[in-house]
Amino acid sequence: MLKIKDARVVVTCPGRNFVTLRIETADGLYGLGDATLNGRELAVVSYLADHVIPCLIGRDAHQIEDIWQYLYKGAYWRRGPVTMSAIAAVDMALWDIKAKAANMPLYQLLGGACRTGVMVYGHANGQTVEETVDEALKYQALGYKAVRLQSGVPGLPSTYGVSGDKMFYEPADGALPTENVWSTAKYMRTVPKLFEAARLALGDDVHLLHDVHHRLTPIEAGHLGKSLEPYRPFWLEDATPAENQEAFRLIRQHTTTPLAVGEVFNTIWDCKDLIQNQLIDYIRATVVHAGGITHLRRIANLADLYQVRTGCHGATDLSPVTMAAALHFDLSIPNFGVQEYMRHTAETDAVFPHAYSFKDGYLHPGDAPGLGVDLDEGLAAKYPYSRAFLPVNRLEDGTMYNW
Ligand code: GCO
Ligand code: MG
Repeated sequence: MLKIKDARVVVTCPGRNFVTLRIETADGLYGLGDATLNGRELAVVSYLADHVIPCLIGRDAHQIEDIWQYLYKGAYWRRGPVTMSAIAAVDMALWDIKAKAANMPLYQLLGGACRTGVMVYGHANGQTVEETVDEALKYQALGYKAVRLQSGVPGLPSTYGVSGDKMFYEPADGALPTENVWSTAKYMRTVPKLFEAARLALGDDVHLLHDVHHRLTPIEAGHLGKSLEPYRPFWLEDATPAENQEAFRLIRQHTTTPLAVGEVFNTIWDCKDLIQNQLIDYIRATVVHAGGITHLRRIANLADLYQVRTGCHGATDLSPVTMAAALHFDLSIPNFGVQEYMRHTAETDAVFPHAYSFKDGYLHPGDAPGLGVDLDEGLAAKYPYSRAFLPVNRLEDGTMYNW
């Protein structure tokens, strides 16, 4: 038995907020779990500190599945981003402990490596099509095999995915939510031009991706997907708000562009119908927001039956602890597709020293025991929490819209 002696939550803001759970066992092992929920961080801190940690003390850290079921079923109020991020943090920390106890990198415990590295995609963005293509060329020169393209929309002052700082995009940018303005008509004119220019400049070998960020109706998404087909996109992400899984049937009827969705999903129940009806090609649920490695494996296993591959969310609001966990997971499953990789700043990397590394378009989790990521608590304490909201979005006439 590996008795859980103590657990605590560490909140730090090395440029952006991160919530980390640290679980300690009686024999001195410890594990880390990420519990960051962008813009709603303190809700998860309270969930963990007030409702989860008291139930963990004295339990056997080896019983990962039982503890998962205890926290999920035991709450009575199942699912939701706050609950599932808290459970994910516990799950990650317990896998970290188990792999340290086994003196193995986690991917070995998960069944061993199915590939030599994890293909990642980077984010190229710019105010104009030209600027975005220039950025994409830089990613290609860094060795990336896959690049996401997001460009400013003429006539709109700002939009999702386009930032001043090219390498370190961070959407949570205000102590109160910033207001963006949206026009589907203006947006729809820009994306095909962007893909045409990018395919021409980057050649045939690079995978090109795009994130719609939940902004279209199903028929608009079908139209966009169809208009991008000549440029062979790797995927079209979050084409419509995904609460209505049925919407994807309509998109599918109009385009063969592969569809990806799932960064806001928390459980297998959010994507069960999408997967079983083969309405998507990539499931983007990730370790931190979908109940940890234990639950994400269940989702990936279901997806594998239907030839749906994974494409885990990997924005900067997912801490290096999640990135490490995702890489061990990605390396070990048969139906891996691609991993999103937005680089963290040097300040964040210093707070979370880690064993994973990038080479020629692939990330590898490294071979340190456990997740291979640590938390420098002394340094973390120098960056106190600072409230930051994600933006909101309105149509040009002021109607509240999806961000
Ligand atoms: C992505 C996402 C992010 C989210 C962010 C919200 O595909 O990377 O859409 O950019 O907007 O994670 O916190
Ligand atoms: Mg996205």
